[in-house]
Amino acid sequence: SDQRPLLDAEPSPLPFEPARAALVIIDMQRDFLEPGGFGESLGNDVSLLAAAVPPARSLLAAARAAGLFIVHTREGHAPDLSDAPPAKLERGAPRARIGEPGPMGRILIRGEPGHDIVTELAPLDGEPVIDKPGKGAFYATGLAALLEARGIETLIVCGVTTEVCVHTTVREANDRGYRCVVVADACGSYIPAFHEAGLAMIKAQGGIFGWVSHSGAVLAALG
Ligand code: C5J
Repeated sequence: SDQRPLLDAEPSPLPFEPARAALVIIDMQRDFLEPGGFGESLGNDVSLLAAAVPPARSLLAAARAAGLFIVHTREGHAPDLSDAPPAKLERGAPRARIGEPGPMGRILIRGEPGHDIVTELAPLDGEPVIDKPGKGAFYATGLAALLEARGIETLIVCGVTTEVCVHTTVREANDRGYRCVVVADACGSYIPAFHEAGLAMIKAQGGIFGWVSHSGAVLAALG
């Protein structure tokens, strides 16, 4: 019989093997999350994203204790913008464009203070940090090779924003054959209706491209 622990999730519980699971924390960067950052300067209520930090922190602690493979991602670009397509650069109000000066340094540029992961979720030495130029964590990164090298089959995904970088990453991962479990309370969006719809889309139609769970359930399954 199947001895793997069951993770409580929707639309169905999911057997999972911690040795073949990874925690993927998407883009928990200061510019998106912190008061005084770029996200807030655009008029967003950053408390909607900050609410995801404590659950993500408890997932991170449990994953570390259980010896899970842990991957952090950051969205951003090289200072010379050579990895930013014109179609991405030309969007947004001129003062809100990638590479322009923001309250925490140049917007979405690697090495700037706003690009850093928030202190509460700071990666430990040895935990890979994937710098990605796109919304999805697989596009133009080494993530697939990292996961393959470890025989990872299941991704426990959290971070921001639910409907953009979390969704894109989960869609990419699903097509690559990974089981993806999105941890609802450890994700967030500036637009609550999009957060809810984003989660609903994943688990609809029998789990059309993944599962949705809760940090408490993941902690219970990690024991
Ligand atoms: C992320 C964004 N990380 N919403 N970026 O979701 O632009």
